[in-house]
Amino acid sequence: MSDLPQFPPGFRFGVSTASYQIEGAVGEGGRGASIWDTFAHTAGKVRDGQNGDVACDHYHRWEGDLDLIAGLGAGAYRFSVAWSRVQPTGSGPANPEGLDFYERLVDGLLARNIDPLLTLFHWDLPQALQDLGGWANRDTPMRFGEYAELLGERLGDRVKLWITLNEPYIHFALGHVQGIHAPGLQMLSDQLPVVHHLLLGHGLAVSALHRTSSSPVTLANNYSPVWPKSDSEADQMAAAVYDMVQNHLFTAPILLGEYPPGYEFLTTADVDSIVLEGDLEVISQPIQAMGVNYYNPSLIAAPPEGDPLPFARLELEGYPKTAFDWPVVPDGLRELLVSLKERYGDRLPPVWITESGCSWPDLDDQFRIDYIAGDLAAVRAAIDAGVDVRGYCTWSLMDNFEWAEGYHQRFGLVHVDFDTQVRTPRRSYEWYRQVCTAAAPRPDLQQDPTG
Ligand code: PNW
Repeated sequence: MSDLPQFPPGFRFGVSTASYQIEGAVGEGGRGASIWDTFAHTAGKVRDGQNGDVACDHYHRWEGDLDLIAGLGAGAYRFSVAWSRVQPTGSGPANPEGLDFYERLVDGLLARNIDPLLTLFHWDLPQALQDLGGWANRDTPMRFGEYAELLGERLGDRVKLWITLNEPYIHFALGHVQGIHAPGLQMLSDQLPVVHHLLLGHGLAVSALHRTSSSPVTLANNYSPVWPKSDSEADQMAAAVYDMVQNHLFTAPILLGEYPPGYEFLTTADVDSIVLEGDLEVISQPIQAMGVNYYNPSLIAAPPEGDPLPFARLELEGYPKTAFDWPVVPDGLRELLVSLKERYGDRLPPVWITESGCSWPDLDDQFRIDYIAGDLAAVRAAIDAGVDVRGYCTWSLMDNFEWAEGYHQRFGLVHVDFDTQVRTPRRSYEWYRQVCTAAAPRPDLQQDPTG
């Protein structure tokens, strides 16, 4: 422990999860189907045909799970709401049972002195909205704003940080271009509507939350420092395009009120038929924090001849690998935080690390301890370089349904036996408990949203 960096007073340590990955109980409490129910029940989409029907059975075991978070001494818990529990078809009046579940959860956190950080959309769109076109349909952001309003009205006085969207870039790229996540689309052209409507949904949710709550609002973006494979002009150009789509497409419109240069290739239509007058004002309303999810850097080269994409992602060699084969490059987190500050300057609000973590199955998981310690050292280095970072939530509290990998990747501080639902804290849980409890006492976020 002695080698861990010190953090500024008020810095919060927490843990993250997401609804479809932990809740199960997909047919209970009046919940409607989501695109992940449909996708996971489509043959060949998830490894070994696994699905989130039961997952961690958190819907029934939430109190014990909150006790595990309390046992860490964590100051924050980032979780997500399943939209289709609150509005089974994604529109219309709230389903009382759905709101009641999340209200009990939020009150249970507050009773344990843990700040609730609530994500509105962690990829589980109500299937009924997908049937109408999903994020390609301009009505979806309108529905998302109404859903945000329902949550703000009910929980606006108790949620301490609102996160509108989780990783819109990953949802767009893996769900709508590569087709390896729900809704499983492989759009190779005219992708701008999906991008733009995600952003518009974010903006409308920000308005709704600011009307109904005084707590800070943000989104959680997945950022990755981009490294060109060589200094050839073709590799450099491909890397610049990749950097634009992953790191700036869902950031520049929000922080600067404009799309990043080069985004036009995402449509063959007239941009003005998609980005309507006034949209960028809605999208760029002030947010009070920036959520950063970090896993690893991206090594990018020019695409092979005839490839439909303008870049190719390569394997990064020469680094330790997690059980998911993802390279471990903690300094990439410092690099990206510093580059966000350089690019956005004073437009960049205070940063929260809303996810960082690794897949590692062992109960005696020194690997995960080293991984988190590395990322925390990178955060400390970024703070020293002038980036205002306010909190860190590790992914994840417990093993859960890891999307297309099913239960094969284990990201938890707590091991879950998916046959018995027995939770067993790993060694990293005990270590992270010391990190959390060593943190200085924290002022109320609601009193002091921006510092
Ligand atoms: C994030 N990639 O997903 C999500 O927010 C979590 O739900 C997920 O469990 C966690 O990271 C671990 O995967 C990602 O391909 C999925 O670069 C894929 C990528 C990155 C993040």
